[in-house]
Amino acid sequence: MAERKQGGQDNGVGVGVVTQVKPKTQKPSLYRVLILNDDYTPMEFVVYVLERYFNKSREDATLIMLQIHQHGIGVCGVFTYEVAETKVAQVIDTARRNQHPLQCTMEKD
Ligand code: TYC
Repeated sequence: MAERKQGGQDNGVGVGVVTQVKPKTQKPSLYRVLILNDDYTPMEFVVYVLERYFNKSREDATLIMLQIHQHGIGVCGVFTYEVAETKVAQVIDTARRNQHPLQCTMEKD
């Protein structure tokens, strides 16, 4: 973190109070992308989505898919707002193009 000497002008003795300066950059808010269970989307399609859009290995994708299947909802990843929004749109678009009712949403982390 940056530092500055408080008090403006040198008083001639060379002593000043050093204070911390708060950085002006802010960390972006993060959003969880969630996939929901349904009775119709094939398990293999959900595994494919997790591999294709969330860079999961087949093993991790299968575990996440089963977590969703058993508990109703699961986290696919955490992203900045615009990336999360894009992922949600891509998942819903690919599901609809394949005529699956798969639901995907996002919430603040
Ligand atoms: N419940 C679905 C089935 O039995 C599989 C499934 C898993 C669907 C996860 C959606 O997000 C989902 N075919």
